[in-house]
Amino acid sequence: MILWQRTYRKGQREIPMKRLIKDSLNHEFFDDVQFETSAARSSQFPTMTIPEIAIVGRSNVGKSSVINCIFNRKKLAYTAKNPGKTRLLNFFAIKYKGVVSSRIVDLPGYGYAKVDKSLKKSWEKTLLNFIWTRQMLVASLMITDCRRPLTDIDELMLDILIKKKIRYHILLNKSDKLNHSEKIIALKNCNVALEEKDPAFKNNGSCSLFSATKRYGLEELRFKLMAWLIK
Ligand SMILES: Nc1nc2c(ncn2[C@@H]2O[C@H](COP(=O)(O)OP(=O)(O)OP(=O)(O)O)[C@@H](O)[C@H]2O)c(=O)[nH]1
Ligand SMILES: [Mg+2]
Repeated sequence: MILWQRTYRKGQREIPMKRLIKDSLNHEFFDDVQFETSAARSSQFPTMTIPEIAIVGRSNVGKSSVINCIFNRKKLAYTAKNPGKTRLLNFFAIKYKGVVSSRIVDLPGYGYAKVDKSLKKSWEKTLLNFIWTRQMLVASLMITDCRRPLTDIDELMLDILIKKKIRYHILLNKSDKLNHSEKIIALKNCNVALEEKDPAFKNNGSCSLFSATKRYGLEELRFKLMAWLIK
């Protein structure tokens, strides 16, 4: 406890030790990441040996952008102006202290209408198969556009996560598009909706504002991910 209260003098400013530890941990954990593989069907999923976090959400809400933001990389996951960019499940391996210790999985966006019906069906089937069968899935990060959070299809996905008792965090992305009071309302509404929906929300779920382009909320998000992945 005493260590956490000490400060480190840098120039004229005193930086709390707690802050320093936080920063160094953060950077170390998210420094070493590599694209591992893509999968169009479940037979192509990598073996289930390490903890995984699934990134889910509607098309175009910014799932791939959030991944790039978390790892401070520009093109780790491919992003696009138009919906439907990520059509496969993309697995990213995180190395911690030199060892591949966990995975982040970028899932294809659901609810995108302008795509061939059979293709859409096949990728939504693979996506659901992933959520239902991965035994090492420790949590799910649901990305939403803060201007339209929790659409019907998000609610369906949430029902599955709740039923499977998978912990979740709802990220209200693109918050750079809202003013201060709109942000407060969006966050409050989301919390109220989740409390009503999920009796175990306080233990299993949470939500926060985010902006992948402005990097708002990044530190809080990284801590959430680390808490899920490091036992
Ligand atoms: N203003 C703003 N734009 C964002 C933000 N995050 C993502 N975008 C933009 O939203 C668009 C979609 O981003 P992607 O990361 O490709 O979205 P996705 O959810 O991976 O999309 P699919 O792969 O098609 O499901 C891109 O034009 C991004 O630049 C954000 O925080 N703020
Ligand atoms: Mg994508």
